[in-house]
Amino acid sequence: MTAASNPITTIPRRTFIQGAAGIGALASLGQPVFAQTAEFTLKWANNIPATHPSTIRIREAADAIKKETNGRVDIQVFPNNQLGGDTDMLSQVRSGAIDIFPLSGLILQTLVPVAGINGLAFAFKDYPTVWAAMDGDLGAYIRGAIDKVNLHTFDKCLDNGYRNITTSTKPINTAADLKGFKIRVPVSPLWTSMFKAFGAAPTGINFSEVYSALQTKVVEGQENPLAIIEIAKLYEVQKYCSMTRHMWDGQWILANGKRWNSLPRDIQAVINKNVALAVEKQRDDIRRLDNSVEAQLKAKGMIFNDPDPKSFRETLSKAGFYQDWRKKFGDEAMSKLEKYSGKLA
Ligand code: X2X
Repeated sequence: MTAASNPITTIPRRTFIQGAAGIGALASLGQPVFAQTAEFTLKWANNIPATHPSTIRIREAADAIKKETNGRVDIQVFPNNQLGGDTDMLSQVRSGAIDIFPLSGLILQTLVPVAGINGLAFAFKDYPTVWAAMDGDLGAYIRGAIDKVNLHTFDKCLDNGYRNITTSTKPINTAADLKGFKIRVPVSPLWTSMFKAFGAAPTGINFSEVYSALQTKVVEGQENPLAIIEIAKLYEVQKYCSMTRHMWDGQWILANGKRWNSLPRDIQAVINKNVALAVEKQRDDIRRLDNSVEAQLKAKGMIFNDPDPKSFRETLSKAGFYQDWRKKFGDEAMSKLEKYSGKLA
């Protein structure tokens, strides 16, 4: 859905409140009141449900930013693909129709090729390695490439998580189980090539369409971190969860470059500080969910299995997956990654 076709989402919240109650009424209720319309209204959109930590923590940050700037900055949060699917929102943040939009580096890859590099299968053995890389030299290298397409990136990315395969038909125990398997992947060259290398039949579908694609059996399965499988209720349309942990994925928080640069320094500083705080909390939330959600999903009837990664890695190596991407990303980028991952082959 676009903003234009959905008049409700385009009404600034302030207008709404004033219309409903009036400033005087709110003041008498003891609510903080900012008499004027905000000087800087920023639209923040994402592809993730309102109940996901990525949305919850950013809403908290938006409240803090409003307070700390005495109402000068109003960040309006539009979760759950309200303003479009990922591909569409990427166009919107580039054009300025959306101001801020967190996006997986692997989807951003269509615009910034190197941004997909952290998705190379089995690159990061654990979270300390993920954050060393993404908050260190590898992340800095990727952010440098993003800057060149006139998008501003906040320093630290959001966690999405280690991804696992769910299916409606059978558990995935080895790579051979993926032969001919109809699987949804996000719209991204690296994701598509990975599942082709497994011998599967991947289809690129934006997250906004995933639930219905699974429900109508356009595809048999998909892959996502446990937190998403739970919060987006994918367990309603999937039976098996195979803990492949084949890739770690995060979201870069992208802002329209022109819009970001037009904000006064002091305003940028308040936003930066609160977004950084939100990211730290979001990462903690996801870690906790990653450890606790499995039990909830089992209680809802999902059947779990823990495949040995060996056959998956070997299949990718044999298919030339790592070699192909080494060529595409180039030696400089690969050396930044392998500083953390060790040699990938
Ligand atoms: O589209 C997905 O699968 C999701 C929600 O994990 C991403 O944002 C990449």
